[in-house]
Amino acid sequence: MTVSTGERVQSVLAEVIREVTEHVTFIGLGPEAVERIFQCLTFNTKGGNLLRSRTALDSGRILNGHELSPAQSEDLAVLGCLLELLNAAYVVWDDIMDGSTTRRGQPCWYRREKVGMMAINDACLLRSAINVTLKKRFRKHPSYLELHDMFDEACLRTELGQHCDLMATAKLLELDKFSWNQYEFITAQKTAFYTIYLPMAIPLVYLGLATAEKLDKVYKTSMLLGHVFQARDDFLHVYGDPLVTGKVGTDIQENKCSWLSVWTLENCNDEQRKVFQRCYGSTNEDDVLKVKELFHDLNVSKAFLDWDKDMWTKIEAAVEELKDPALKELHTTLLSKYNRDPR
Ligand code: DMA
Ligand code: MG
Ligand code: MG
Ligand code: MG
Repeated sequence: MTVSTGERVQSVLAEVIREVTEHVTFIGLGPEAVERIFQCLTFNTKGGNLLRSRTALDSGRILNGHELSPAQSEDLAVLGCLLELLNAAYVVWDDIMDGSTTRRGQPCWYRREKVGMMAINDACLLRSAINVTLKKRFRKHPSYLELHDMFDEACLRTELGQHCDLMATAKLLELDKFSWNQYEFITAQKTAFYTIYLPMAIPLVYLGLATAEKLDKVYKTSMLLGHVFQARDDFLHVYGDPLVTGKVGTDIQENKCSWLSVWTLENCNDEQRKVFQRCYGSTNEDDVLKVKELFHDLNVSKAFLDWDKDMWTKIEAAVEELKDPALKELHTTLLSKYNRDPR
């Protein structure tokens, strides 16, 4: 019987979670407290598409040039699971900060009974679980330090992206300062680095195949793809079906520097700008509706879909230009995991 990458990652994830609970039990945590950590780690890593971990494992297989040994395959699945833990931690924090209500079709972790603001510490634990596992599983591995640094760097990058994203929410970044440069910085840091770059860079480092040149190539294409990935997320917050995305958008209410807001500010007339300035970043339902009307009048969705198509062509061209056959296959496989049509 063949096991799919998703199933493999899922079973390794269960093992990683078990090891983390074992570790905190060893430190002296009582059974109820351990059970609570188990619930937190399990709930927050399930229900997603496991995109990051599946990519890490698939990338390892491609880069190795031949079948991975059972130990390598296990290690790469574990490293992929650490990406899921990283994502889970930042998503728990993100939902609190964005005032979101649902995630993956269920109430956000912080909105669940007997969780509330304890979720802040839960997210800290999700992140610490990465280091516990790295230490336990990779301490003697030649790339241990480098892997550790990569996860560390990813935390900083994500926090910087979130910082700039939240500067807009706090209205410390005025609407007239929203720009494509600003937006690109946010998407590169808060999304592209850990979502696209790490799942390809980690196997390169783990397998001892990383060179500055290869990492740089992977970084460049990752930034392009990560940018589109986040822009699609912004688009779907307004135009997506919550039954499909599993979340209800709050970008308008939260004054986000999103693809839609930057494009609108660049393409509206003076009258429309006044409406946008008055209504964007408001929780009042009528104001939110006015912003959506403005998006409709300007046909933002068509502009987005055209842009997305162009970007996709650009990414495919960048991949086509890669000389290294393994790197090319790595990217082609990654692209195949995405839909050409964002809707
Ligand atoms: C999320 O950006 C970024 C991180 C680091 C979780 P977002 O708020 O647009 O994500 P979502 O739409 O999933 O809440
Ligand atoms: Mg959010
Ligand atoms: Mg956010
Ligand atoms: Mg979003």
